[in-house]
Amino acid sequence: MDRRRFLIASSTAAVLGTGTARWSDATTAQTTGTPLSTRPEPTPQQLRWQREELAMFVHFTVNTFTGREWGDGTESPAIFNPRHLDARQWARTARETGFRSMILTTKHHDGFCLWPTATTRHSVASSPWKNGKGDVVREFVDACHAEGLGVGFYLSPWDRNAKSYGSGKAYNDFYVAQLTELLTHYGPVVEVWFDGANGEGPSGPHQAYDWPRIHATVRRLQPNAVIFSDAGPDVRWIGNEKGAAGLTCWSTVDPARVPYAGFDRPWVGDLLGHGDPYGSAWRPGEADVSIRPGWFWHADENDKVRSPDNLIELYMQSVGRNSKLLLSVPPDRDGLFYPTDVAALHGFAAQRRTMFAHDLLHGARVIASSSATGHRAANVLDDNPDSYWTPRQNERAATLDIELPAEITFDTLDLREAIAHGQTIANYRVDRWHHGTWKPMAWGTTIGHRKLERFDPVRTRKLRIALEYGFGAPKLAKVAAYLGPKHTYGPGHA
Ligand code: FUL
Repeated sequence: MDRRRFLIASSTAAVLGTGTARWSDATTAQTTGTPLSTRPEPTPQQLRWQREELAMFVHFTVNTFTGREWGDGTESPAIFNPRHLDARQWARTARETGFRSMILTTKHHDGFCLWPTATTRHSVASSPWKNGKGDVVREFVDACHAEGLGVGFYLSPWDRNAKSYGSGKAYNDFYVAQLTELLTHYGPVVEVWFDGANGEGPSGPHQAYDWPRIHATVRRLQPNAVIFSDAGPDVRWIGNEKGAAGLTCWSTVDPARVPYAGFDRPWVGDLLGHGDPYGSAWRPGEADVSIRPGWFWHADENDKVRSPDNLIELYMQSVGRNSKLLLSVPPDRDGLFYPTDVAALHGFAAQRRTMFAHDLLHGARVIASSSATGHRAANVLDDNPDSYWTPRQNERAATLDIELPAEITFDTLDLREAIAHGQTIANYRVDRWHHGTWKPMAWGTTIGHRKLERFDPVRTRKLRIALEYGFGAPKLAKVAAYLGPKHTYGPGHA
């Protein structure tokens, strides 16, 4: 059903494969690493986008009422009647559970518009909901503002209702007119989401989207919004719909390798999941996935909502691998988040709160192999993402020893690079001091905004972070260690 489904097989292999770095990553880098001066850095918008870590995806349209995942455009607007719609309930749930923005399907593939557009009658204006006087987009935007969340819009390019679909310029005019309405009437937008799905097949209409014009429209009307698609330009799809970034995940890509949204090739999933250390464009990955099997609400999936534990796993493999998690939580036919979904989200938030409540490295002493002036080793213990430690000029390999006043037991390590200055770390190792020697604990590749490592609980008084290779000087913003809620091991463990 979904053009992306077949990509999952190839990317899963990479995700579930070895948990360690491959030698080739480091050795190739040593011979061909891009010079530091030319490495890309994020724009302020991309940096803000990534630091949010969690965004919520709201899938809502006629599908909610038909039970389908992809409508065919023949649905009658008469079926759209979410009697108790309360966008404030969506936004409150999102804010209370740590999400920082929400993206609404203003139009999915069926072409039904959630706002009273002037471009077509196939919209809420023709529905019985509020006697055709309602505007879901307006209620969504007002709720986001009231709860302090960023506003994002998904506007499907594939439209199975529009008569002009497949005509070329006429459809592009229609699509740009819809985009213009959304980007002029509803205030500031933080993200515009373009998917590449198209199920028409070889005999269906073929519509060439005018991407340069579409992107220029967003830039002109909402210069602070990031643009998402398989091909960015600001934020890229992570290459699967499982919410999983590659274990190695660069925020840079070579733009020529995925030239447009919907560029459907077997290798694209892996490419997007891992990024490219030699890539010339800063284009971090967004991991989209649903809290349910489908993107839309279906009554028969009410008992298949992800558990808080499962959501934590998703968090680890997205946010914890230098990506952002975009989690779909679909409203039901009343226009409300379903109680099971709301409970799972609160459980997810509670687990994160417990897990990250106490940084066990608090009060440690940090000794670096060398430090550049003004970039003390102790900077890695504070919470300021802009203060970082970096070694003396031109040093790409370095070690940080972290000494604690007493033994700690921990099972989670949190590493962060100062990505405002780009991403350079290609290979790191973590050792712990055990019975008088250094014992290897973790060996990995990229860090980026955040790398979360989980393992069985270990005890130690000293940790060594060895940055073994970088594409430029490593800039480490944070090292933290936690003991997750599940582990209540007594003394003597490990
Ligand atoms: C895809 C669509 O085909 C799915 O229905 C869903 O909206 C997903 C997030 O994007 O391209």
